[in-house]
Amino acid sequence: MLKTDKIWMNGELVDWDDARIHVASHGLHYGSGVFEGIRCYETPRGPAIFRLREHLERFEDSARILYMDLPFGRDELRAATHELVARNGLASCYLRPMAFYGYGELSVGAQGNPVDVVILSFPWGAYLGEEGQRTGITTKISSWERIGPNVIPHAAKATGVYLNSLLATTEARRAGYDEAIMLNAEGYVADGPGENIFVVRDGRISTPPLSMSILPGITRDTIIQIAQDLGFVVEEALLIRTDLYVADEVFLCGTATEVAPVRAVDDRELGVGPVTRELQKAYLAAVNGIDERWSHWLDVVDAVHAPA
Ligand code: PPE
Repeated sequence: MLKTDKIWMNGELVDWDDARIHVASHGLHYGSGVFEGIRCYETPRGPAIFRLREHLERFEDSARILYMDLPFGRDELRAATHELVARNGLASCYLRPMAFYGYGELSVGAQGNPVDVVILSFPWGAYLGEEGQRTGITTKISSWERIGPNVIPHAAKATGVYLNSLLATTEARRAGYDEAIMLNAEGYVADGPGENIFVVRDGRISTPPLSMSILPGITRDTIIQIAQDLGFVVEEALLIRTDLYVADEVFLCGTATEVAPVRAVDDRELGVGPVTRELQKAYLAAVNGIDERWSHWLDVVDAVHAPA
């Protein structure tokens, strides 16, 4: 990863190399953390953080699900995020707030462990590559099931959840595919390891419902709103793997990934279709502040200071 000047840690800006934790920290041993992935884009009005409020709301929801009391409120975290972006002097970046049970007792219950909160900001290109965004990615249905709602609540963006994603991603990449697609225990399409999924057939757009125990993606919500605004019918639907094989178009989306066309699923070629292209273009216009209709989603950072 590309190192930047400062990291926000428990209320202070510390040098990147000094942002350390103890090896006995609870979060390291048990994956007991919650996090967010947010992007700041260079817009005509300056650096703007996309849907920051919604990301911070989800951060609070995630903590609540894990019985975690965040020591900083939403307004403080918003101010901290702005301060960090300005201080690191980045016009565009990826932001990674994380809260985790810290150093204290070492037992699963996390009783009395402090909650540490950090925010990282660093430049991060398209998660599945620029090439992937242009020409589409290849995918493989994972042999790993997506965790169910009574296994680990995936509505929480919790660090431990990502072991399930790591297994799926690694399996897919080792087999030569760009990304995995995950089904739940009943065989319904859930999501990608770090993305939500959409399917297009006969001009209709479908996506799995949140009751599939998927992350309530902010990009997913953005795409639904943009697509409806463009006149598309969008429905939440239970999808099975063959719905992907016979789809006209499939795409993955998320903050890191943005919109990535899926050009093949389990070696069935789909190519990259016009609906995906249109939505990808509209999404990038919204986040980059080019389409003014969505400017209420941009939280403009007031001042960008060069690092001292
Ligand atoms: N599902 C999963 C499992 C997921 O991790 C993400 C985001 C999404 C859906 C899309 O959510 P949203 O960003 O709100 O649209 N994944 C983040 C981290 C990826 C990573 O590998 O790290 C992200 O995109 O920032």
